[in-house]
Amino acid sequence: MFLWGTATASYQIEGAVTEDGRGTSIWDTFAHEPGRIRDGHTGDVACDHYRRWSEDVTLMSDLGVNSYRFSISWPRIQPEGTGKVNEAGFGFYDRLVDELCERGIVPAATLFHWDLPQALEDKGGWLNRDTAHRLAEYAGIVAERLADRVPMWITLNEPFIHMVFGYALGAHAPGRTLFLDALPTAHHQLLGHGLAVQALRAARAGQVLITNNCTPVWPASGSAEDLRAADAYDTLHNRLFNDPILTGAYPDMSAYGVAALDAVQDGDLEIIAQPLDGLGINYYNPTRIAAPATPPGPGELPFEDAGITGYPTTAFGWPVVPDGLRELLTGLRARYGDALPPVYVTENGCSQPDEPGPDGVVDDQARIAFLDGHIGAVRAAVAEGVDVRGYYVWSLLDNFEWAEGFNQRFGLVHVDFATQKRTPKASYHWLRERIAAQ
Ligand code: GBH
Repeated sequence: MFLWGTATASYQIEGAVTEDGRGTSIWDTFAHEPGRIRDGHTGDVACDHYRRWSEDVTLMSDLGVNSYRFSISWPRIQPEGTGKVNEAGFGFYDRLVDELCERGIVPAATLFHWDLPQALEDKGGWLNRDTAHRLAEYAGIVAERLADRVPMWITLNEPFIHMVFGYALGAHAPGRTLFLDALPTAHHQLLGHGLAVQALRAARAGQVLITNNCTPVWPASGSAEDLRAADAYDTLHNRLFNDPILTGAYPDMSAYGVAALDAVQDGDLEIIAQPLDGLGINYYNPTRIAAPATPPGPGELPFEDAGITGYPTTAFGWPVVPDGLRELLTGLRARYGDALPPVYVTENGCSQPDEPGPDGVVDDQARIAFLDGHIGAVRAAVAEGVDVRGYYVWSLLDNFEWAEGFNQRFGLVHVDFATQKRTPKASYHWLRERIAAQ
């Protein structure tokens, strides 16, 4: 059964940040620091999904999707990130999962979509190797309670983006600006993934995946310099996170002046490379890369983003390149061969400046074109021999778009944040027909 789904993440939709004993996450802290989020927005209320979840499940059921990818808020389960379990917070996911099962929607639970318990950040967050063990402890707790009803588990969401935006550039929580010194957070997240896989297997958790954000890398020209820069970028963005999982070895990082990742200890790669039941891929756009104008000095990046022109763009300014998804999927197959497990596109979507017209209709034709093109790209990849088993639209609802606050709308369903009124957009109705026509 091909999985058609929508995807969300806890901090982006739930709100209710102090309800039922939830602890503080790094996103609560970060969003409340002045100047961090556009217009000072926070996820304190977001889509109020913590209270409106049943209405939201009805929206999915009416849409006709057969799967839902959501994330579990770690500080709801363990307010301090370790030890004591908060049963009241767990109850929310328990009810959600029951309702999904009743409606024939396969729950796909992500354990970590960036909302680390603040108590763990206070001990170094992902710079601290111990956080990997804490993720496994939490994974075991959740799986023990939900594995009987949740057949699909995703350990981490986009460890690359969490490393770069969270620890290298500071645009996301926890707001650190460590540049290349953020690299240990890649290894610690991947180790956490591997240890969480062990915990999930011990709890008989069914299918286990990781979700990586991947991008096809286009060299800005055929020059040797640009080709080398593009290869360096591909290594950092894609291979640093896919290679250890699928091949058991880190790629050559010498373009970054890194001989070997210091954080790696004996035995870690065996833990990281345990077999998976699938690879989750989030795709938004390709990246065009050039060599820097002057050769990089120590600690400087060996590439520059050259930008992509000649394509439509989303409200975010991201280029719309549906064929990039086909290129990415066939490229993964070519690179990893039979080591590539079945692939699930766990996120794909676009932001548009959607507002209801006078008739109340949100006529988001650009999103329809976006989804149509990308679903076509998945079909093309399947025709070229890639085993793709699912496609999840980001996102069900307009929601808290991280550093952009509520200023970027990715939903199939419009949310009026003043009233919490949900209005299915034209793309929602289009997708329902599209899925029904399968
Ligand atoms: C995902 O991250 C997240 O998992 C999700 O929570 C989030 O809401 C969603 O996407 C939408 O942002 O500068 O033109 O090359 C996506 C990570 C990072 C993908 C920035 C696109 C750059 C576009 N994104 N990236 S561009």
